Amino acid sequence: MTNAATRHDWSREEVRALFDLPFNELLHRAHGVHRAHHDPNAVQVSTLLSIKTGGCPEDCAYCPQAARYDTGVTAQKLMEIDDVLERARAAKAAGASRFCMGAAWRGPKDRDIPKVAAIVRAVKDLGLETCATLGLLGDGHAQALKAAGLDYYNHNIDTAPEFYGEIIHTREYQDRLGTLEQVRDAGLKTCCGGIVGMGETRDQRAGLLQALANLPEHPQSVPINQLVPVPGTPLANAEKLDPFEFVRTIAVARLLMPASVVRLSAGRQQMDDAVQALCFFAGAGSIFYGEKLLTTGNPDVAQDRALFRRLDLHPLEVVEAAGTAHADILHPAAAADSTGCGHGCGCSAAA
Ligand code: SAM
Ligand code: DTB
Ligand code: SF4
Repeated sequence: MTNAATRHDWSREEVRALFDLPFNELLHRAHGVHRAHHDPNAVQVSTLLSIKTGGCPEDCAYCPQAARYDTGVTAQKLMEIDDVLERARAAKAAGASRFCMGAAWRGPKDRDIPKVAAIVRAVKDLGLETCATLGLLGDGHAQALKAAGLDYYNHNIDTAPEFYGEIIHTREYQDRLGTLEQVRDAGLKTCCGGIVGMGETRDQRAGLLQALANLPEHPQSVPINQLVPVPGTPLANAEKLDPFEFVRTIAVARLLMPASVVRLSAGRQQMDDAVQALCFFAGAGSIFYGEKLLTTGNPDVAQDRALFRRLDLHPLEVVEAAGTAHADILHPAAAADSTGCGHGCGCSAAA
């Protein structure tokens, strides 16, 4: 049985040793853990929307939304609730089960919270899971968002502690850990991951995953982003990561946090289908779905639907009560098969 124990005491050497395994050995181990904890033919699909774009005071070296970099992103104020709902309905109709709302803030002001809470409540009422990423949270913010129906809060640690200072100077690693603690204490599910391909070493990629796995609780959702190099940002010309190194990162994340859903996140537009297939084999169980991430591109919906069909992947449903409409859209074969999705995986996509 490959059912790995849930540990929070990984040493750097142990994580590094996993990265250094022969590629096939690593993927074999990771896939074994993946199947022991997850349906290997299922994928959770989330759609992102930037509800407050650009003009951010922070200096994250990767980010097109930082006001100080000339990236062509136009700053916009917080979207109106009806405009968000229109986009959420469209995402649901296209087959997304979770709607993730991002704001280019250092963190929300107290006066922003009731507005975001109203948006969260309205999106939740559509039958979608909700996620928000608003930056550093202040007192009471996480509780208010939870009360409004927020399911997940995304806040990434982004990179290894020792590399962090080369990427961000306007907030400390410790600040991020503080927000993650508030999120956990409010009973929200945590979505926390990082970015690779920023010029870090393999040891630092190991350090990112070590830090994630050694959090007091493993994040329920672990987004692994490949840097999207945006002209105008300090990382515009970062050297592209070897795609197999990205696959290794997914595999090691899967081994360290067996029950978490690892998301193949930003960077898919720059990734070929075979690499994505390897990521799913290595343990990715979730993607961002829809033509846009926050400000940059993502594969179009038709392309992703085709990829799902070619790989026999079926989308996970939001909750029992929300019905199967989106599953039918993404995986029409499921609708025709009254005994399940037809892959023998035991899912209820066509129930
Ligand atoms: N402002 C909030 C914050 O920083 O927490 C929320 C939005 S921020 C854009 C969310 C995450 O997107 C960042 O933590 C980073 O991991 C990811 N991200 C931003 N720009 C990216 C890029 N160019 N490539 C890959 N990931 C990126
Ligand atoms: C995450 O880890 N990746 C997403 C989401 N959480 C918010 C954001 C990716 C942003 C990529 C750059 C952009 O589109 O602006
Ligand atoms: Fe601002 Fe978030 Fe971008 Fe950093 S990652 S510059 S905090 S929007």
